[in-house]
Amino acid sequence: MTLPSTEVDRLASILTRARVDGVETEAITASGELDVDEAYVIQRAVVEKQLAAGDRVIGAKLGLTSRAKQEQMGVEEPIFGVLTSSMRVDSGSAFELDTLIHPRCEPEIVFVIGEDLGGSDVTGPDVLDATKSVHGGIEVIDSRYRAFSFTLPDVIADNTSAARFVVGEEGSAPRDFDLTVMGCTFLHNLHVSGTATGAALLGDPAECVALLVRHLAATDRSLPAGSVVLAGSLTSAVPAARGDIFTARYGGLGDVEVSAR
Ligand code: OOG
Ligand code: MG
Repeated sequence: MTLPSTEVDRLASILTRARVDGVETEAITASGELDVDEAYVIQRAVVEKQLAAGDRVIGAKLGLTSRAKQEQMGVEEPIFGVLTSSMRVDSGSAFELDTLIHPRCEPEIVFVIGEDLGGSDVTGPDVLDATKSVHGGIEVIDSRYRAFSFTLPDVIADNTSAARFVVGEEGSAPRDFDLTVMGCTFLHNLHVSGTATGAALLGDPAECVALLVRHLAATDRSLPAGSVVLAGSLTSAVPAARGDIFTARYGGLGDVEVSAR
């Protein structure tokens, strides 16, 4: 970590302004080098600014855990971000386009954690043990970068494009069915835009959450009981325009719907 704290704050302020104003900004790496560790430091500063403005951490997310997403974004590594209360949108309702830059929607498997979960040796079965319920979901991502284009450190610093998310009301106990063979069909205005099974997420969505927990452990963090975790999009993301309806249908977890207003 060589980035001075003034530089961390400057970059976090640029990303915060882009998010608040809804105006895209230039990728950080276009004007200077940034490594992954530095990028996570900037991400934490970005989240701190959000908390200082009254927001609250309610969970965490993974990104780029499916081949579909890695190929779409040209970044081949899983990434980790923070979810806050202001990002949550009710299932069946609409999110406002005005406050976003160039949002895209994507289907996600959601874990609601029932017991504090932390440690550098946590496994997929440990995750299932600590999970209260799994749900279908939809994430609305919105890169703060020009043309939705970034490198790995850029997207990490930008809190992994986190913007809005929806958690399906219908939950299920994590061991009621095999998440790796659970099917998902994602529809954009009732046309199928992608299909996948849970195994699209690095072979097993629970292993994705374990990866997140081990990542958090490296900076002495964990997932408190009640945390909401998005395991990563199962298919490529779809740009949202006014009036669009997105429906994610999950075998055994019902439908989740959100529209863009
Ligand atoms: C990065 C965030 C990726 C996912 O589920 O893969 C993500 C992006 O594509 O902007 O949330
Ligand atoms: Mg996502």
